[in-house]
Amino acid sequence: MTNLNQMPREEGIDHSLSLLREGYLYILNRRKSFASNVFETRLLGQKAICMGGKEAAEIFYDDKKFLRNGVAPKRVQKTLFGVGGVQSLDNEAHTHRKKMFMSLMTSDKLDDLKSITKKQWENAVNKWESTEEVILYEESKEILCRIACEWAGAPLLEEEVKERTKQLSSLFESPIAIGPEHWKGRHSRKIVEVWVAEMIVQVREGKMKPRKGSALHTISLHQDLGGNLLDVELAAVEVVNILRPIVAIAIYINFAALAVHHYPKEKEKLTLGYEQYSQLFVQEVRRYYPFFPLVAAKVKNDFSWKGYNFEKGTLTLLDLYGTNHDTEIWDNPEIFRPERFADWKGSPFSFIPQGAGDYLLGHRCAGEFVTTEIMKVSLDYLVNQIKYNLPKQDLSYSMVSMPSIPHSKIILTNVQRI
Ligand code: HEM
Ligand code: MYR
Repeated sequence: MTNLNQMPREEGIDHSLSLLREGYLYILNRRKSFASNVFETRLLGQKAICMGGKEAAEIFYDDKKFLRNGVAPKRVQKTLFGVGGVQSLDNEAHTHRKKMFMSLMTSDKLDDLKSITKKQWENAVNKWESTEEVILYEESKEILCRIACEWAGAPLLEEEVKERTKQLSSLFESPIAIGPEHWKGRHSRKIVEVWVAEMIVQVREGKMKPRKGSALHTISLHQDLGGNLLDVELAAVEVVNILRPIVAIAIYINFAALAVHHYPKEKEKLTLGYEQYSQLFVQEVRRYYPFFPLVAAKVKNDFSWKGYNFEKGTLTLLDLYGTNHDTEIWDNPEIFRPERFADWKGSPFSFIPQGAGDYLLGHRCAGEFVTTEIMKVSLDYLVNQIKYNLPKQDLSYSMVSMPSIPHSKIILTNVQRI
């Protein structure tokens, strides 16, 4: 493949520092300055291709063109993902494991999740009414840890809640962090995996009986393509792939609360109960605010796209944040406007806060419905079930820290039921 054009290229030995410095905007900034949805650079000491936009997402999620195994950096595997989990699988092994994950997402199971979510919000609000100050980020992580464990079938003692919340949060707060915060994440993963592995052993020995069809039950008894149970450690990684991201929904709940505060007209539409408005609102929260910045893969076999050569083995990054802010897809992407989703004839490759494409065939987030259902119930509590004051605080958020959380973590005072 020699006759192809040279892709727009960022010159220099390595640009990992620019990625850290520019954060969520790194790829979008260069897509703009190169006037190209694809460019070449060097990251983590190797050649890398960065892409964004709908067509790029279509290519990136073509499993004949890209692979995932061995791509995520060690620091991400040792904190966020775990080693050997569904994120790192390809081909039949991936489809088989993903089918197991998607079997947890039936409408009955999502209904159970909604009931659990309401119950946990009720308990929290009862407590908040007699509390002077609530730090929404911290409190919502705790609510979500309770929801995650109950839904997954994992027993959680009251005296464990705070520690387990901290450990699970540390897994998504630490992958990009430097120093002690990062090492805390690695340590938390070891502790969490031991806790979950012990439960899996008990389930297999019949000493613990989680609800049939719950994540703990299903994953403990799942058989791989060869008909064998997963190694206990691997099964623990996959149970954590349910528990951890449910706790991470706290970040979206915080951004939803921020949007309610910044856009009072949108809040009013939520209180007036316009049909489906909370669905539109949570979609816009997921589009607008920064959360999961990008996904990574490597080229499976040489191919060409738009006259450019993609060489086997090349690290390739797809810009999730930038695709959700792409002017070719979105009208005024920098305006927060839930109504854009009312008549949205979307493609699974253009609105991609949690990955693109197909759930079963590709790596698109298994928990997208879990995320939106929990967000809708939580939004209803924030808007229609309670009132509160927001004292003076720093509500700004970084476009560089990953994940980004409003700096004050959203302090609420004088919380009362409406
Ligand atoms: C994968 C984002 C919540 C389970 C992913 C991916 C992203 C993502 C970007 C990777 C897509 C790819 O590799 O192409 C998020 C965000 C969430 C969230 C921003 C908000 C909190 C959840 C929840 C669950 C979940 C609540 C489960 C209950 C998974 C699993 C995968 C995944 C199992 C791996 C899928 C695969 O590799 O096939 N998520 N997610 N996520 N997510 Fe989520
Ligand atoms: C989850 O727990 O799976 C959902 C939320 C995780 C958000 C973490 C955001 C920062 C990490 C970026 C890693 C990039 C990986 C290639």
